[in-house]
Amino acid sequence: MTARLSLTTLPAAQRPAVVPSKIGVVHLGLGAFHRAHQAVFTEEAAIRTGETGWGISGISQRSATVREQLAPQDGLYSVLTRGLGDPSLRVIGSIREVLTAPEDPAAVVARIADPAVSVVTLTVTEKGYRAAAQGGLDLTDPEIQADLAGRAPRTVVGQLAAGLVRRAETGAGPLTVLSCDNLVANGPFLRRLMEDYAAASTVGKLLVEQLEVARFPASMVDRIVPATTDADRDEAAALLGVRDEAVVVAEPFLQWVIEDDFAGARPGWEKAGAILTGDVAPWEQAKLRMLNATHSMLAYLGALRGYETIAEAVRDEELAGLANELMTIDVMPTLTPPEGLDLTAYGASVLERFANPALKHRTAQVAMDGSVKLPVRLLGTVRDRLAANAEPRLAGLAVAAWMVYVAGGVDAKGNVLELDDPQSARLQKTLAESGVGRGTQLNGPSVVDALLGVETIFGDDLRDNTVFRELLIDQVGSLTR
Ligand code: CS2
Repeated sequence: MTARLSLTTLPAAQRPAVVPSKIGVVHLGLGAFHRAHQAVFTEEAAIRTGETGWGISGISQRSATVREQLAPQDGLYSVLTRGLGDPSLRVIGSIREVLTAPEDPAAVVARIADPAVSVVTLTVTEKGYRAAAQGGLDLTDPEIQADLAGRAPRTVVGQLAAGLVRRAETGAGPLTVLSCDNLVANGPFLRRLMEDYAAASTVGKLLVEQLEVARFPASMVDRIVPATTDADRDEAAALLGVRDEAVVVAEPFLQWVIEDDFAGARPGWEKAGAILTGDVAPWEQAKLRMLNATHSMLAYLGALRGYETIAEAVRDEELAGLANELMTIDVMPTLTPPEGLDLTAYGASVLERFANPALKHRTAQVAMDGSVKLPVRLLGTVRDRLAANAEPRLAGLAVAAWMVYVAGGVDAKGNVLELDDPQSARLQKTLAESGVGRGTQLNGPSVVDALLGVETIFGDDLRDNTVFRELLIDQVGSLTR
């Protein structure tokens, strides 16, 4: 049997150049993306600066899987980079502790309150924030209510709040909270959630004081990280000579643009290639509206055509053409690019990255959580185009593809399309009430009216917009004919 990856079993040549001796960063949401992105930047920064105090305490929000994978490995794992040519592999050592929030919520709060920690980063996905559709915290969410009632916190907002209050009590110093999720103005968005929590909390006063000195910089993150498969783990073991249960797979490209607004010390991420800037918004808007929007479009259209991966979908010339049109016709007129970013070249590079045949990024993975992804990726474009009296034909097609995916539930080959979405119960109920349960013959106007009426996704403005409604009926019709 092959030995398990650890500091002692790993051949010296592959050992990380720096293994931090102290924890300085807490990361909430220890998924594959963090391990292939911020953790790599943090390691690279440690190598460039020689600083050893920026080890990461990674917090899993749900299951103990990552802790079980990393604990026997001294926190080490590898990133298997798949581009053109042979894959490459690098062992990362920046994660120095793994906590599983449901098992030990008190330890999470204690770590956030640790005076040696000055930065908390987050990748908890769109739904992890528990925001209301109109912005702000969803105070009707039972988990938020339970945290507000004073249990050891289980929600991200509750964890941060408890940690900040503890910092206030112990004089631990101001904190920077850095959201790395694909959301519009993610930093200010999270600050607002915290403020709403404080307003509803009995410890609100202390929390408000801490929030005043805390910083919530915005950031844009980019790297395609598909879910790891058993075949990936076997390949990594062959390359490493030891078994790594925590390997993550990624494309070669990686990018991080961070608003330069920190309350205290931070890792020297700019030495590792991150862009520190005064204004992240143009970067973030370009990325969400170009990359993530076409990703979602290709996921839904591709899945409907029976393609299993994004690379297969973008190799379909018709779909690649539609993705390109979405960017050039609908999205680009809505963007003011950051200095130095050529949108046309960016769009081409996005499609090239999607075409990476080695990545095997499943359409079903990108398709999940559509109810919280569409507003961020597509509906801003739709609103801007409608306001400019232009018909958002391609963005409408992407939304229609989501509708057919949700309502139809089968691909062109008759295979069932999984609906993995925080609002799936609501969506299914709405459809059933309109007589369009999943799997039945689709009637365009009924599907559109049912789904467009979900105001937590579309708001009242788009629900009541007749131009958009007609466009969707048209596009749903063309997809189901
Ligand atoms: C994808 C993103 O899963 C998805 O919805 O669109 O995770 C995408 O791969 C990343 O944002 C790329 O940076």
